[in-house]
Amino acid sequence: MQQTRSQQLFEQAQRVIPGGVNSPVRSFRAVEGTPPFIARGNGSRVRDVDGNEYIDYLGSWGPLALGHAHPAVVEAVQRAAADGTSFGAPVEQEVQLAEMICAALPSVDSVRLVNSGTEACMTALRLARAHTGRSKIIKFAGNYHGHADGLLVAAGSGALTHGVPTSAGVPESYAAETLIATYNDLSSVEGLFEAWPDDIAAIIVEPVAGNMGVVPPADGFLPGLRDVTQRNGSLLIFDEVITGFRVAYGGAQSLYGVTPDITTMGKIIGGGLPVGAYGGRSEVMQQVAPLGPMYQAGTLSGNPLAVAAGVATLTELQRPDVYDQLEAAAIRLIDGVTAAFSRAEIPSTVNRVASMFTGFFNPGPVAALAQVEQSDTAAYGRYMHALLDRGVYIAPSQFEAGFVSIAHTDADIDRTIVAVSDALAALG
Ligand code: KE4
Repeated sequence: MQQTRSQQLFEQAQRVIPGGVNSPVRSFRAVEGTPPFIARGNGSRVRDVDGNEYIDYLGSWGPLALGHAHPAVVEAVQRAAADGTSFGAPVEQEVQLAEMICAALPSVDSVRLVNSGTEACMTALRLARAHTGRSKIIKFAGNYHGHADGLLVAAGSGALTHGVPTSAGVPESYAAETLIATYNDLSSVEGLFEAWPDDIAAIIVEPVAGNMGVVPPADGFLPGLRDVTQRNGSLLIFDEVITGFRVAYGGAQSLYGVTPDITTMGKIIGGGLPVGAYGGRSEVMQQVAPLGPMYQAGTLSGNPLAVAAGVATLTELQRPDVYDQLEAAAIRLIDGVTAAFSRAEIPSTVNRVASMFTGFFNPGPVAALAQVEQSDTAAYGRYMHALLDRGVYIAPSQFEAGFVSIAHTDADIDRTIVAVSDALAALG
């Protein structure tokens, strides 16, 4: 059978790029098959190099709350590019983007722009250690904060001792500084503070988990983290790389009313271009060079094209009712998908917070990693391909979040629900 263009490109790519992709989850290894190479996106749609069109619920893993190629974003990037792509010197729109972020997040007095969520989270840990003079960090199993060495860590054999690397190349000594707790289980956090009373610089948490699939914080979980860190002189870091400007304009911290000491951001604040950020209250941010002794730098941090896209995106997200529109679209979708699974008598659980969601092949409830891990990932893979064959693009992994944008119309969503019903029927 004639190879598709995506298949040809994937073979070509694998000759010069490890695994043929520049980020592993794009490889489709979790769901098998060839990843479609995308030629263009427009609104709620993407089109691959073979001309197949898909309604897109991946949304580039979260940045595209406005959908693909929003005119305001494209125009801002084109205008910035016409004046040059990088200066290694301050530009006006860096200030504008920083002011918009500080205005949106009362917990952030000042913010440093970087180039990715990884860089933001990596630096936030360094900042917490600089501020507290302590070395241990608590993270949660199932939370992902990018690929910095100290964050590619899983629970070690003795859960109250240090972590172990989850990646080759991470020295045990780096992993030893990371302690692993259980998401939505405050007692696991208290236990670590009892074991390491004066050593913990910070807790870093996804305030709404997105990287084990969407798992909302249990009632009291986030306030409990705020309380235990305050009682122990540690900092609370909210990793809002996904949730920032996604679940609300003020992020998860505004939705749940919990104020972190440091917030990390990415994705939406760059409108699809490479922007990350970390920020917090002045007392903490005073540590950051050139003000203070904690060093962090970046040639392309605050890049004029990236900040132009970010400013245009946040400007559009300030329009009235945008978040109501996003949530209404997600509710319409999830109601329809849930009904389709019910008609097909296939056990499923859908977790949703605002316009981020995950459908689990799992009878549920799915409120903790141990429950997430019971999901039928093979069924998810078959489902994902059946939807792809029917013009609907969802994450190529059960353990990721899906997203709608303001570009997803009722017609898109109703068409998606039909595709879901057909896919479930085909899977039998
Ligand atoms: P980046 O370095 O990929 O910009 O951000 C790392 C990161 C940090 N924190 C959270 C909560 C994140 O979700 C991420 C990155 N998200 C993944 C998908 N869930 C990116 C996709 C990929 O790795 O290709």
